[in-house]
Amino acid sequence: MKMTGAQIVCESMVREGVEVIFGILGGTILPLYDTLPQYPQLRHILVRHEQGAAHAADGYARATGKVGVCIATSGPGATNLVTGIANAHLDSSPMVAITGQVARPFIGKDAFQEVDITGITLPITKHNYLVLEASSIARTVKEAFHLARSGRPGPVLIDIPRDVFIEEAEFHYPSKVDLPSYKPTLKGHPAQIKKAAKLINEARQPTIIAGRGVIISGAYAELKQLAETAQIPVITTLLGIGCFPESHILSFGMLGMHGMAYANMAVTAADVIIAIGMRFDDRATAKVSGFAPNAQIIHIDIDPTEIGKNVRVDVPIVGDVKTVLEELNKLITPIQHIDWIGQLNNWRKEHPSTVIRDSEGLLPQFVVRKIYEVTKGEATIVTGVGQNQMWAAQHYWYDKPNSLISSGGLGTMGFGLPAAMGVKVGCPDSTVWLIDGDGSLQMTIQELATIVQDNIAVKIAIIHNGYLGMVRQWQELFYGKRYVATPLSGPDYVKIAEAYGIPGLRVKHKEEVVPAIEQAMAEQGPFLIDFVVEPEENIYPMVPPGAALSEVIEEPEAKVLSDSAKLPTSNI
Ligand SMILES: Cc1ncc(C[n+]2csc(CCOP(=O)(O)OP(=O)(O)O)c2C)c(N)n1
Ligand SMILES: [Mg+2]
Repeated sequence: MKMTGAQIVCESMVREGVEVIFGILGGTILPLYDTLPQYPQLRHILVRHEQGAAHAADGYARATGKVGVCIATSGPGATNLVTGIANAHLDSSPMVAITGQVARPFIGKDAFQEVDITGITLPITKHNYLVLEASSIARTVKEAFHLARSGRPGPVLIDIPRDVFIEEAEFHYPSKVDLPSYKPTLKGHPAQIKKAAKLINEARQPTIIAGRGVIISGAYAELKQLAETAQIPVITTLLGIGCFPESHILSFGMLGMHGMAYANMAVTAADVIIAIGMRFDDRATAKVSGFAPNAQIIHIDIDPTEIGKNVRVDVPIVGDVKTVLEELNKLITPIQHIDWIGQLNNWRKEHPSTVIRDSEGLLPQFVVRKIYEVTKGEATIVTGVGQNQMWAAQHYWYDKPNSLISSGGLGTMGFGLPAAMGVKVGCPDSTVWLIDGDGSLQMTIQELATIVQDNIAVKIAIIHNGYLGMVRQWQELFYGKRYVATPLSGPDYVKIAEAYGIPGLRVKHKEEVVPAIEQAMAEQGPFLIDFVVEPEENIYPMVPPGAALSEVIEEPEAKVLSDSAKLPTSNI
């Protein structure tokens, strides 16, 4: 059957199971938009800035595991996607971005709104395409979705000239892809798995570091089985939060620059590290020469280029985390590590890290903890970047799988609101809370209009400290308290919400926190709370830049164990 290029794009997306597309139109992509009404299965959500489209697609992808789709016009539309594409790339989020390009005869002529978007995005996509005839669209879309979701997921961009959308071609949707040079290894090498099992079975102080790869591969049960069978403490990366219940007695929190002191101590003392679906980011390892100095390291990852990239690895296993753990678990002998787990529990009592001190003023940690209590831990939390992000990571208890969505690798301020939008669209039955910074929110605040127009019921908690807080903290600690360019004004956020048509509240006192969160939960649609918090509150623990995990700075008050510390409750 003959179809236009635009129809082929839509029909191919339908075949790939696409339900929602985030985007903004313009001249070169107009033929695609004009075709959209013929495909009512494809819900289009009009964002207010293309960065919002990319982050929304990314949030949708992380929350659902499906490929997120964003579309934009050529030139500025395409370049506005770039930050969001890079963000998805660094955090291995499956995404397909479709951009309009100037018509074929104009390519290379510096035509109106022409940019070389495949050139620009080459290093930040898993793969990208410039499609030069309508007859190759179907195969390209098929490949793009396959690449985005298979192996280590990531973003793929398809650039389509305006006249290719209009050109007609025969439509055949391929039943499978044929990419001889792309065959991700799923099964780990049996000899390597055997070596790893031997190391684990003989370890005295084994420690698991679990990353987002566990979530992506859905290996929750396999991770739990490994941890429970060999009684191994589980520490996660920031993006690994939500891969293992934090109330579990074997859970010892997050490692890294703002990780729990006891988690960093465990990694430093471990004799065997089992690193699963994580990539040894420098925010997680701190100074590499001081990272796990006593440990043999087993590294399980689907991406062979991650092996040995940042730290030396003794037993690499390339493969899908779930598939590898299934095999590995068969070789693990049940054992107790009573002394080792006892040691970690002592460290947790001596360095509780998550204690919230008594304070007259409103502390951000307190706000996060109350959101946890009111939502009973059942919400999906999306964050901004900065202190707010780290408080959200530390003070909510993530027992539910995949319940924290945050920009890790790129650390993109402005990710929060549009990503939360994508999460809510992907999981309409989940309660979605955005915990955002006043600086981060102002970077993509225009998406408030999108959540109103499309009735996307995101609950928004602004951690309003009047600063680019994380940078202010670095200035306080490492730049002689010279607050250059970090004091930050903003609009009246409650009035802003109202102007967009969103109910909101301002909260300045502790006793108002719970009623405000309850009111937000009672509201059907979106709701915004402006939490005006202590302006110069710092985030601790902190491993200073350049230091090792063992050189963690702690808040003195946080060393006294109290009921507010995050301690395990059960063996769930
Ligand atoms: C797009 C972008 N620009 C700059 C930075 C550098 N940066 C990291 S955290 C931060 C401050 C964030 O301020 P805010 O959102 O108010 O969060 P807070 O730390 O105050 O909670 C800045 C500027 C960044 N991460 N992303
Ligand atoms: Mg701030």
